[in-house]
Amino acid sequence: MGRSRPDLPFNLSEKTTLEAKIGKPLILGSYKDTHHYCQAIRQIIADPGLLSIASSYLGTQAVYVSSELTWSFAVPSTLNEQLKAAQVFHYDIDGYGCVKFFFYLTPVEEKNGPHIYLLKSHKNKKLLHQLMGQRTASISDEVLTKQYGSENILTICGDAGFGFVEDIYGFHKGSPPEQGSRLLLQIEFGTRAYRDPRHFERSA
Ligand SMILES: O=C(O)CCC(=O)C(=O)O
Ligand SMILES: [Fe+2]
Repeated sequence: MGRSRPDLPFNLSEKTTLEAKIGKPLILGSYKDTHHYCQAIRQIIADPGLLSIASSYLGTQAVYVSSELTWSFAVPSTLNEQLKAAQVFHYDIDGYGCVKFFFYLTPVEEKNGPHIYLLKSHKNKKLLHQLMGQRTASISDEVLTKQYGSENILTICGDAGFGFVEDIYGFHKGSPPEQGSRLLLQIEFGTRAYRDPRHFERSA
């Protein structure tokens, strides 16, 4: 399903046809709340290990919030498109404390759109950036990197099956793949079960 066009659901095999129909290449293809139709993902969500990591980080019983399975395609994109695709530095506020588990389902090297985190930015966020909330996504990556230190950039590569967990209150992004397509599973836990938290539809 297209992230910003939920009215245009498609299977991966129909991608080329859909691209011809809309007249431009797709940047992302996203399946939301994947537990509804995938038993394997339901099993991961219910994994006691994940729950215990999330609970110990949040300091309270963590609850499942949402999940998403996303293809990122290697296509040229504008800054505005990258902004809508979570491909520029941003942070997410989906409640009082949220952690997200990320699993690469395709191998991810430097050129395949690795996830990038600005270390420590979940703790030492500047007051202005706290006040700006999700509008900080409009600040350029260069400026944010300068302010939080290029030594804090963590680029996460890994094989298919590799996973990591992060506090999404820190600045992060998925870099646009230069080649290959990246398939990513995201599973979010929070302190409360928010319904359909909206962290993707940022205004440009
Ligand atoms: O694609 C990624 O690696 C990050 C996705 C993300 O941060 C988001 O969807 O909010
Ligand atoms: Fe994010």
